[in-house]
Amino acid sequence: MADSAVQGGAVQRRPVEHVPALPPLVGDYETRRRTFTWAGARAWLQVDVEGHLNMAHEAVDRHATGPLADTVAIRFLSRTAAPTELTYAQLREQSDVVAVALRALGVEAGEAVCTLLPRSPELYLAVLGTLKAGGVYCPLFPAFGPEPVVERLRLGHVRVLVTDSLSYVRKVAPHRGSLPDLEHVLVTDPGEAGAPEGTTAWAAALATGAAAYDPLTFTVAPTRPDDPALLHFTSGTTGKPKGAVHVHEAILAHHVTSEFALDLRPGDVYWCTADPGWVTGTSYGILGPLSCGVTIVTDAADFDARRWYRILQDERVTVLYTAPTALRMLMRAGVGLAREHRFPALRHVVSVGEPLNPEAVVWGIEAFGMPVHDTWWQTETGAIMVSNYPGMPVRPGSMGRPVPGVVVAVLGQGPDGRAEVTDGRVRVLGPDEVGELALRPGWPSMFRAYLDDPDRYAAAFADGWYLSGDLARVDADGYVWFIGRADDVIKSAGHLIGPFEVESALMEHPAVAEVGVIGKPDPLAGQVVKAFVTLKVGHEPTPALARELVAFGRHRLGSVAPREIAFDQALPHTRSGKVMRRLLRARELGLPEGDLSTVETPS
Ligand code: 6R9
Repeated sequence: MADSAVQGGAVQRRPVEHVPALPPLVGDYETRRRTFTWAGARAWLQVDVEGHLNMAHEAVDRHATGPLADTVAIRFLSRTAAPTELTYAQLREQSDVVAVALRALGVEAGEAVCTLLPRSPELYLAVLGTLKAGGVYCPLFPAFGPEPVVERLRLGHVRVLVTDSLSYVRKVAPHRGSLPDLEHVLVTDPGEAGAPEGTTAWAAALATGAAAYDPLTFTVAPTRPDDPALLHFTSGTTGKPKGAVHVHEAILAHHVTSEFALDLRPGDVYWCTADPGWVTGTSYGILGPLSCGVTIVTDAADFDARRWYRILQDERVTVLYTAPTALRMLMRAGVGLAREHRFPALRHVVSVGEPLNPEAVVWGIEAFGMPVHDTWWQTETGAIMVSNYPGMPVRPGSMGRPVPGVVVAVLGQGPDGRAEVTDGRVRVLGPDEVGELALRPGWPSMFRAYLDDPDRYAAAFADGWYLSGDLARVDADGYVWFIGRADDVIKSAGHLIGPFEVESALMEHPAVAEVGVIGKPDPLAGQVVKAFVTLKVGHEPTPALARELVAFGRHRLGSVAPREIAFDQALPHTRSGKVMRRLLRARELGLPEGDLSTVETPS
């Protein structure tokens, strides 16, 4: 079998006495906090005699030869077609075939393979196949417009992209000339006319893979625990998107936190509503839950409150992982709609991505019969760091307590709002003091680099701490309370938006001289993007131009575009010439304008 296959130089799987799955954590929270160590947990991983470890093997293959082989790993729902399913054994074999197909395209160790796909079987197979081929999986948001897509393909030096015809034709094809690295585009829905010019049908690539696939000799790429496995682009306050790199042993953190914070175990029917382009879609939409041997339910349709309740009820979902925006949309549809349904199987409802209003926590009790549990983490942390774990008394408004193996601190702020570092040292604050939330490095899913940007990576650490960029306080019982962000990054419907990327796109409009964008509070999405625009001489600030700029942004940027435009011929600047978004935001919200010593009033 593949577990013991030897092929010239390729991985030799350790002949393990069969450990079908990573073992469950035991004991209550306090016991786990005291006894859990990452070093101890690493012993659970199936590292072979030569020190090789592969995330896809841990997530899928080790179940596929054990008692869970015929358990449904993923059940795909869609609005238009009947549900389809893949068992763990099928998922193993089909992702092997994808790996063979990708190798046939020359995919090499460490090379990024991108998807721009909705929640479809091809997406999951592309993720696992990439990892098995030794590549680095990199998701893109299907709702992105052409600019963010092309920018990320370029930054990732992406050679292989898996997408659908429409996304390709609209977002990638017109820019192919500026993507010299992009060699292979696999389209999942070639249609009757065949795959668009310059692309290959996914099915054809797979047929090549299947013809060359031999389950007896196939081997998973001989990756090491510290080899790159995942690349997630995230947004900073300045400059280009940051590519956070995660390594194969991150699966250990995905697994432990799926078990600990999401309460997943074999037999569960688990639904993660996260967009597949987001880090949550990878860590908790695919890898963590599979490593726990659950059945994942996934739905290709857009949000629809009635449909969501039907899925929770009819699929007998036991654990739901979602985001505050979705919960607010369910709340808006009224608790009566929830009460038309029954959720006897549901055990745990969990949220991530943005502040969870206390009302939503309490509303969970009315709608589902249980409070919503908040979790906090970031693209950079790769896995949940702070959580209202099951069984813990939830404090509505708090994100919970650090998961076992994670050490947090709150650090004193300097004048720029970030942690103050004096002679290389930070100030660790006491209970209930507000400052920057920091984590002690050492958890396996910590990002190991920002792609091609070592300076930015180094700047994320100080005095032995990872600096999160969030402001928080920790109460005397260790509960962490979110206060806000320490920077200008915008969170809309759970997704980060870099103001710089939005500003740069709007600057390309011929009427625009300068732009500053901020997050404006929104009852549903938490924040929406608002742009303050200075016009070039000769252009009038008319409602028609505002509408034109909204459409211009939408066309280029997709979901991250501004919803609102305000014209302002006197944007405040720092002395170094940057638009002061902090001040724009304070004015928008009617907040104190704070330290104005660095403001330059334009003449
Ligand atoms: C997983 C993910 C990270 C930022 C983070 C913070 C915000 C995440 C939150 C939360 C309040 C929570 N955030 N969870 N804010 N309460 N429970 O969200 O990753 O997209 O990188 O965003 O999201 O500001 O720093 P990412």
